[in-house]
Amino acid sequence: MELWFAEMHTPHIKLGFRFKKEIAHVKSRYQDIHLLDTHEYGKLLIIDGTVQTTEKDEFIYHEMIVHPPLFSHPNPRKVLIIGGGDGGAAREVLKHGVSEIHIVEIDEEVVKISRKYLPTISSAYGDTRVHLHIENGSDFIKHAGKFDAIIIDSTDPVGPAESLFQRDFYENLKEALNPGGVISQQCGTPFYHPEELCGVYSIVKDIFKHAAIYLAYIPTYPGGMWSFIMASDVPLERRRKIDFKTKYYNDEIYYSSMVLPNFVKEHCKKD
Ligand code: AG3
Repeated sequence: MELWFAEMHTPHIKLGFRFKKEIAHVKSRYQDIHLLDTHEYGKLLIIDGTVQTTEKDEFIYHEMIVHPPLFSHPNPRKVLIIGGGDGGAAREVLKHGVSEIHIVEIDEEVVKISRKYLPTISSAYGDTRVHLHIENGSDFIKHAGKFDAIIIDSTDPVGPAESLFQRDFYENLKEALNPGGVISQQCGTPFYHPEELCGVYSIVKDIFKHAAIYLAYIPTYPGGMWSFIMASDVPLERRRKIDFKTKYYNDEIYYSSMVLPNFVKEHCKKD
C-alpha cells in the first residue's frame, strides 16, 4: 500500500508527498503536528495540514527569511525570532556572528519534535547564544527589550499566528528595534493569497519609512513562489557582502529578490 500526504492549496488543488512512515504525531495545546519520512523530500514537518519545512528545501526559506534583512544591517548583534521553533532561521542567523538570539515560540512541541528528529535544522539550539522562550510572540514583544533585527517566522495567518499579522503587532515591533534595525516576515503565497501579502505590506509601509516585498522559489509551498517583507527606518541596502557558505542566497539575490512580477506589483498597488 502506498502512503500519501497532501496539503490542500485550494479546495481544488493539492500537492502530494509519498511517504515511508509517520515518525511522530502530536496534538499540542495549539496545533496538530506531524512529522513524516518522505521518499523525495526527506523529513517533512506539517502543522495543521500545512507543510512547514522539509529537509530537502528548507534552506531556501530559512536563508531567505534571514539573509536579506541581516545583510541590510551593518553589524547585527542581537536578533529576535518570533516563531521559528524548528531552529532553521536561528541556524542562519548564527552565520552572521551575532552575540544573542532569542527565539519566541508559542508551541513547545514544535521545538521538541525538531530537536529530536530534525538535527540539521535545529542545530542552533546547541549554541549558548541561542535563548528559547515559550510564549506568544505578540505578548513577548511588549517587554522584550531592543533588537537589531526581528524575524517573524510564523505559520499561515490563521490560528495561533493570527495576531502576528495585525497592525498593533508591527507598532510594537518598531518600538523593539534599535536605531537602524530591520524586520522580516514571511507573507505567504502571492499567487493564491495576494491579499495576505498586500495587507501586511500596506500596514508595514505606513509604520516604517522603508519597506520592500521580496520573493523566493520554494517547491513545497503553495504556488511555489513565496513572499516576504522587510522593513526599516533606514534605507534597505545591502550593507555587507556575504562571507560564508549558502545554498540559495548570494549578493545578487539581495536585490534580484525584490524585483517583482507585474501581477504582484499590481495586487499590492506598487510601482
Ligand atoms: N513557516 C512558514 C510556512 C508557511 C507554509 N504555508 C503553507 N504550507 N500553507 C515555516 C516554518 C519554517 N521555519
